[in-house]
Amino acid sequence: GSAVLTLGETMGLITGGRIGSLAHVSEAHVGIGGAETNVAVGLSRLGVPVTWLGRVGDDSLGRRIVREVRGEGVDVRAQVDPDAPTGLMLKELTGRGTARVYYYRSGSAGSRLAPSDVPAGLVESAGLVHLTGITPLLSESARETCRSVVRRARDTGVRVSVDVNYRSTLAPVPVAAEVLGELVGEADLVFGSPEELAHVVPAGAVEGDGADVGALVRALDPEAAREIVVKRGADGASAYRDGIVVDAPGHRVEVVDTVGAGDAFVAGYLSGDIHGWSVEKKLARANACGAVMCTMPGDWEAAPTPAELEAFLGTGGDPVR
Ligand code: KDG
Repeated sequence: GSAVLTLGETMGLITGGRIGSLAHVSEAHVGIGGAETNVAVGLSRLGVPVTWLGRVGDDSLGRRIVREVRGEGVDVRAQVDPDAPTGLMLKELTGRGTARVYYYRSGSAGSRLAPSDVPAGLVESAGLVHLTGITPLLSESARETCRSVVRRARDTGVRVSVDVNYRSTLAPVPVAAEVLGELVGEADLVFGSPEELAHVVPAGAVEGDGADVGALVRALDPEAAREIVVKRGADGASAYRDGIVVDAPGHRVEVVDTVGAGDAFVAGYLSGDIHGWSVEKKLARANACGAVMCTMPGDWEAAPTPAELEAFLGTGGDPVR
C-alpha cells in the first residue's frame, strides 16, 4: 500500500481570468481542485507514495481529474459514476490575494462516494489515512464512507489524520460541529485554524470566547492523546503533542492566491510525519510549503519539490536562471 491514502471529492475548477466578479469577467481558466487531491499532489511532489480515491462523472472534467492527478504521480482509484456529473467550483479573484468560491457540487459524482468504493486492503495497507472535514458534509453516504474508513484504520492500527477544513457553504456551524467533532475524536493527527478548532470543541467545554488556543486544544484532547496542529497562515503554526506546544513562525511572501495553502501545509507536515521527523522539522517544512503555494495562482499547481523548498528557504544557492 501507499504511505498515505486520502479520499474525497475533486471538482472541475473555473477561475476568472482577471480580478473581478464572474458576473462581468468573461475570460476564465479551466482546471481542477479538491482539498484531498491538493494534499496528494503536494505529497507526491515531495516524493511520498500516495493514493487518492474518489468518484468522478463520466464526463470531460472527470477524465481530466483522473489524468491530471495521475500525471502528478498519485495512485488514482477513481470510480466513474455513470449517473452523476463531476462537481464544479467557480473561483473569482478579489485582487487581495483571496478568492471567492462558489460550489456546484450537490448531487455530484464525488459527493456520492460510498463505503463500498473503498476496496478491502486499501485502508489496511496504508501507512496513514488522511481525511478532511469537507467529505463528511457532502452527503450521508460520504459521511458513512469516512466513518467506515476511520473504523477500518483504527482496527488495523493505521494512523488517522484529519484536517477540519470547515466550509460554511456545506453545513451550518452546529451541524459541522457535531459531524466534524466526531471525526476529530477519532484522529491521531488533527489540523485546523483556531476558528475551526473552536467550532469542533463541544459547546460549553471552554470558558470565554474560545480565543485561547491552548484551552481549545485541552478541551478537544484532555488526555493529550493526539497531535494537534494549529494553522495560522502567515503567522505560522503550533503543534500540541504530549502536553507540549511547539510554535513555528510563518513566512512573509508576496501573496497571489491563498487557496490551497492549507493543503500544501498539510502535505508538508505529513511528508515529515511518515518519516518520523520531529515536530519542529515538520512545522518548518509545512510553513514553507504553505508560503510557496501562496506565491502562485492555482490550488495545487505550485506545490513545491524538496529542491524548490530549499531554494525558497535560501539554502539551495542562487535561483536557477
Ligand atoms: O483547500 C482548498 C480546497 O478548498 C479547494 O481546492 C477546493 O476541495 C475544495 C473545497 O471543497 O473547497
